[in-house]
Amino acid sequence: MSSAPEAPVIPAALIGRLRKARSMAALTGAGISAESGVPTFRDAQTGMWAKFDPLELATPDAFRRNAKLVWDWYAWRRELVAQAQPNAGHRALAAIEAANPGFLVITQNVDGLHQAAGSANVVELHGNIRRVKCSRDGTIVATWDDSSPREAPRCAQCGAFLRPDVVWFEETLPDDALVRAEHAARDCDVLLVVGTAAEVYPAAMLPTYARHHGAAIVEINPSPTRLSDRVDYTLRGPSGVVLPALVTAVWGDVPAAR
Ligand code: BV8
Repeated sequence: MSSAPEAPVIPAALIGRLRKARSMAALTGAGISAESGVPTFRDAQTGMWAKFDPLELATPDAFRRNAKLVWDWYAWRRELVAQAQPNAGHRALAAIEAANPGFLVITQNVDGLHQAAGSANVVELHGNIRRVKCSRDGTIVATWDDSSPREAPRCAQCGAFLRPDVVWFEETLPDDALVRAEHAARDCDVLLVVGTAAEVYPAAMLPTYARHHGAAIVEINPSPTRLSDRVDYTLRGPSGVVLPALVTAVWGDVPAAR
């Protein structure tokens, strides 16, 4: 009978470093939402989508070639996300913000689960799948007619196809999001790197940038990543187990986020 994964011991030096930190931030990836049932990018492809490479679907070219296919893939993922609840990992980061108001979550995730857990300071580097916009001028639309079996919905104003408000590969990130993330990475004393394989740029360069500016990097991931040999602390385990243990060890039982 598999018992719940044990939380790793939190090193005393890390506890000390977090307690005296002036400014902290977290960079999160798909792994933090895995325990909420949102498939990570590397195992996002199940069922009818198994034969598609996400790196091929999440591109402007794929949308130009077959807008309906890309729309349906995002509609499927949007449904998964709509069913998902934030987990103890998301809630732990919201609790850190409650105890340290300047704490910033920089996420690559498009699922909005950090905000659902109560985190107010969230930078969405890659957009949010819950928002839909006109592919011609980027206007966010509140409603859309998804009934056509043959084509993706169109913008009521200009007739262009609608698309998810996410950043596709070969598309630049929102300026304000990238600037806020870079400033937080430059200024933080500690950066928690949670549930990311750190393979997608420019997000993947933030830990190196932060370390270059003197921050301690803490990797929280059940498996090694390409970043693992360039971090100061490694906490091996699922973030839904490790982050609550970290919060309790450093700040005791902090009040849950509002
Ligand atoms: C751009 C939104 C200018 C859409 C996403 C430099 C070098 C090489 C390549 C490039 C470079 N600069 C730019 C590039 C190209 C490209 C890139 O990085 N390619 C990679 C693949 C090599 N970058 C771009 O295109 C960016 N734009 O640079 O514009 C430009 C313009 C023209 C031409 C070139 C450049 C845009 C990147 C953003 C793409 N959009 N998402 C959507 O979601 O559909 S990226 C998407 O994939 C996610 O947002 C996320 O960023 C990434 C997935 O990575 P992870 O989150 O790390 O997830 P993954 O599944 O990989 O890993 C999960 C991890 O969790 C694992 O480590 C696992 O062990 C761990 N885990 C599992 N369970 C748990 C857990 N951890 C904790 N707890 C658990 N329970």
